[in-house]
Amino acid sequence: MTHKLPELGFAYDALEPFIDAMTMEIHYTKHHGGYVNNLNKALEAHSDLQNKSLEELLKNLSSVPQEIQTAVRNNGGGHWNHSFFWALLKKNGDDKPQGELAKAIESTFGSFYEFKEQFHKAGMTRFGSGWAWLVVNDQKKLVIGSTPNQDNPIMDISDFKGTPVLGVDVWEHAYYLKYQNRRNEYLNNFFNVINWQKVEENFLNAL
Ligand code: MN3
Repeated sequence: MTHKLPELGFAYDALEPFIDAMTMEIHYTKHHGGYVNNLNKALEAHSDLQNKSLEELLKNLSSVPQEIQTAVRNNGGGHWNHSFFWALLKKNGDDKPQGELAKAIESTFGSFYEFKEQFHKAGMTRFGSGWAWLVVNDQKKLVIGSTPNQDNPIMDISDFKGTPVLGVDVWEHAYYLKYQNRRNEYLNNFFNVINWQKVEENFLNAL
């Protein structure tokens, strides 16, 4: 099977002014598109891996042949992470989580405010390129962490593991055109475009 760029689900300018249209267009078509193309290229000579889903490949990354393992890690990871990320975003994001997710966040972190501080800090302290995550771990607990580059918590080789519920791209390509070096401001504004209903759906599926 050939991996494909998923539908974005909203217009490039839908998240203005928090995420600008040009960043969205380049991020989706060039960056995400590039990961998809390079993943397909890496798998070209490995027909046995072509019928595996992206999740299967990443969950068993350590058994992917050495000569394409880094390419699958970076480009397969990039494809998974961005597909996950776009689905978390929406125009006029929800204020805050509701329902079961809201309860779990409050009981784990004390309050939504405290959760937000810790998540923000995970994004700020990830040196260089990477992602900050909220995951459900194998004890069914919510945990915040981060991964370098295009690694993610579903990879067997990751130091930080779990089922992602929320994630944010902190690569400079995600914010540099509008925010330059101000990752802090980008992370604050990310909270204006979160589809918390989708996040709750991820949470319930992870349990
Ligand atoms: Mn990105």
